[in-house]
Amino acid sequence: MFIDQVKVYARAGHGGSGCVSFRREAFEPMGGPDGGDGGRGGSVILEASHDLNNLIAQFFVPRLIAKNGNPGEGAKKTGKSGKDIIIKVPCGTVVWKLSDPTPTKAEPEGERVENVEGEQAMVVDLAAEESPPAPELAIGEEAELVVDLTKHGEQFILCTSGRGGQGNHHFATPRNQAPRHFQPGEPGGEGHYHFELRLMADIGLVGYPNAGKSTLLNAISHAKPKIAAYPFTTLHPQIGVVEMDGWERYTVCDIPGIIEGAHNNVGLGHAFLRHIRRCQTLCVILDMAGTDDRNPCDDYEKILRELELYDVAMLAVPHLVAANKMDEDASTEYLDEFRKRFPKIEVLEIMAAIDEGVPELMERFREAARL
Ligand SMILES: Nc1nc2c(ncn2[C@@H]2O[C@H](COP(=O)(O)OP(=O)(O)OP(=O)(O)O)[C@@H](O)[C@H]2O)c(=O)[nH]1
Ligand SMILES: [Mg+2]
Repeated sequence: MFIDQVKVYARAGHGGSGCVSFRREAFEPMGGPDGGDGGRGGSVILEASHDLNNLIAQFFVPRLIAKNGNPGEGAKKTGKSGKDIIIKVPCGTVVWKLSDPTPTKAEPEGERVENVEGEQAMVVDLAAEESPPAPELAIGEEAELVVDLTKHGEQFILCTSGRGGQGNHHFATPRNQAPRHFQPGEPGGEGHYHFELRLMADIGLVGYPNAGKSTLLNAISHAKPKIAAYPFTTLHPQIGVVEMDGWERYTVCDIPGIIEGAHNNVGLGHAFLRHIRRCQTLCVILDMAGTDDRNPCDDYEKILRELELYDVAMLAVPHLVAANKMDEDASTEYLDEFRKRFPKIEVLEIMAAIDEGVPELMERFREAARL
């Protein structure tokens, strides 16, 4: 299963409450206040990792909840802090914040946590509380951009933990030497978020189904995408790493085929274009033999149109054209027509199935990836 967008609820731990306690020992009847501070809650931290390639972990566990800090205890003991939780997400994850849910209340002010005369402090596990209902916002709707995690190891604190409250010994004054006052812990940050994965690759392959995108990725990298003579063989994006001489590497992304009307959800729709929007260069793969009874020149125009309808900025990404299936009879004629109609477009002739013209295309990709 390939998951590239998911809605999650995240909440950092609340700070533990300060403690109200008084020192009571033999021969020390008026020992004074000794209530310790509450521990801080755990934060929810995101970390980008290049070992992951989709958001399946968050799909199965959409509630990211860190533990609360423990309340303070007598003898000025600080409560135990909640542990931070580090959530690994693939490089290329964009996080959006959805509308604010009603904040969960921190522990109410009062005499809830007390440790008078050696009694054990009461520990309340707020993590067990239910989260507020998710806002009625569909994924992809307008939301505030929170962070874009692109580099391996990059961390971001999604929800900041609540600070622990102060115990009663902080509130002793010459006039009130036995304060029963304490500070409640601060609430941890929380929110509903939309995680969207935009894969990171140098070169993006785009084209009609059956044009030979997966055949090309298979020929140039160790990726093993499924190849077949029917449309929509590829159902989810795949990245291949191309290793050139001299240890130079670049990455190429193969996505499902795009057809006319993809912006209206025809075929598999155009949502997969999100995975090639970060590419430095796009390569439009055309079936130059017109094997599916379409004119490759029209295919090219329609692909550009779909890119534009997805995001006008996609037209600003430099692209070149790979004329595939040049081993077929009809291809030369179509290629001549293409060159006449689009004289300024860079076209490379390839036969992906038998590796002809592929090394030249790889070299061209290398130049583009270096930019
Ligand atoms: N004659 C010829 N056939 C090719 C060539 N390259 C690919 N094909 C064939 O074209 C068909 C489609 O190839 P794929 O690589 O699966 O095409 P795709 O663009 O990935 O298709 P989708 O995943 O459906 O979008 C397969 O039957 C390939 O064998 C080529 O250079 N010449
Ligand atoms: Mg394919």
